Amino acid sequence: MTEFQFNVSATDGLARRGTIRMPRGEIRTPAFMPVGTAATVKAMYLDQVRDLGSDIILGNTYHLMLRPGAERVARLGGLHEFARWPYPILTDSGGFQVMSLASLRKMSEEGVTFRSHVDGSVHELTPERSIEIQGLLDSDIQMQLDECIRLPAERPEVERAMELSLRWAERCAIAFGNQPGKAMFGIVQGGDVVDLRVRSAERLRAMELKGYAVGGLAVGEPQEVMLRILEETVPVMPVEKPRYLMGVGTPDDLLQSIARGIDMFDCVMPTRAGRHGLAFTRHGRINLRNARHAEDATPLDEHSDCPASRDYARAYLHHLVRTEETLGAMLLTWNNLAYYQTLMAGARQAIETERFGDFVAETTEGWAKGEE
Ligand code: PRF
Repeated sequence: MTEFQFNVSATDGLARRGTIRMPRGEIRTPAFMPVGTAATVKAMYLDQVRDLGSDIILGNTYHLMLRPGAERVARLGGLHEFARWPYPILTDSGGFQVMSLASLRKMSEEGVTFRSHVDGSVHELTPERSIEIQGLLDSDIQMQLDECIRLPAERPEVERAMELSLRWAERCAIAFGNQPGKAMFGIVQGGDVVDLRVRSAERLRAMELKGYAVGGLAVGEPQEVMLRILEETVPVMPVEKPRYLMGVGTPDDLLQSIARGIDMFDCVMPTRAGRHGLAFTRHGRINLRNARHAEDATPLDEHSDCPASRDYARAYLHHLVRTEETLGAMLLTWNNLAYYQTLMAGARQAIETERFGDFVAETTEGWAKGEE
């Protein structure tokens, strides 16, 4: 069996071009992982998601434990078989989604109890149960349970959540054990406090996990704060392990974070924005809900061969968005994931040819020509 392996084949400044090898496939980094929260990337066939260049998708412990239930997914052959995605899957551990979706949350040393946003039923998520659920789902890359707090926050609160996350990382590592071909990643917390970030990264590093995420960013702070924290945190993370920035972000966030040494990303932005009429293109963001597109016969992006651009006028997309037609969500999600994956492919190639800085400058210039 292929053991979990990460290899960096080229660098350009701090930007890295790498490959993760796992039994279910290879992940080319920098990688964008489309979010498939409920065992589906909303409004897309997984074949399309694959064809756009996705090597891995993300699933959510929180949603799947509530519906259809982790034990049920296991009886049905695991998440890959259930959703018909035979390639790598990374699952988030649930803590972050509990904080944003569940009600009546109670944090303790043991774990977090909460009321389901679906039916009000009470559940408990401990580090051990999170890893057990991710195992039942048969996830390839499993995340430690952590506590992510919103910013701004006071130092004592940031420190408490970071230290709790470290203790949970240790419990998750024990629960995960040694599983050849699979990986459990730790999550650096510490808010916007540099010395807490450094302590978190150092302590996780000593646990010798197979990969490391940066959590607790893009939670209300300005982009410049996020980038400064990355500049201080990434150098403390092991060079030989993949680095994953959780829940980020805009195309600009991705390029700026790659420039600071990040290898992996996930975000609902391209899929969620697509369902709300917002298109990401080479020319920047285009809001198709806007009346200026009502009689616009031009395509979204004249150089794209994605159906949203190739087969339709902006006027038609505008109509679909305004009438809330399902096809509008499908076409714009397709466009947005195509754009994100094309951006990642461009970044990988630019790093290989040591022109990543130029790539960022040219791409950013293109966005400025846009309208929104
Ligand atoms: N922790 C976990 N998942 C997350 C985050 C985190 O801090 C974030 C923060 N941007 C997104 N998803 N477990």
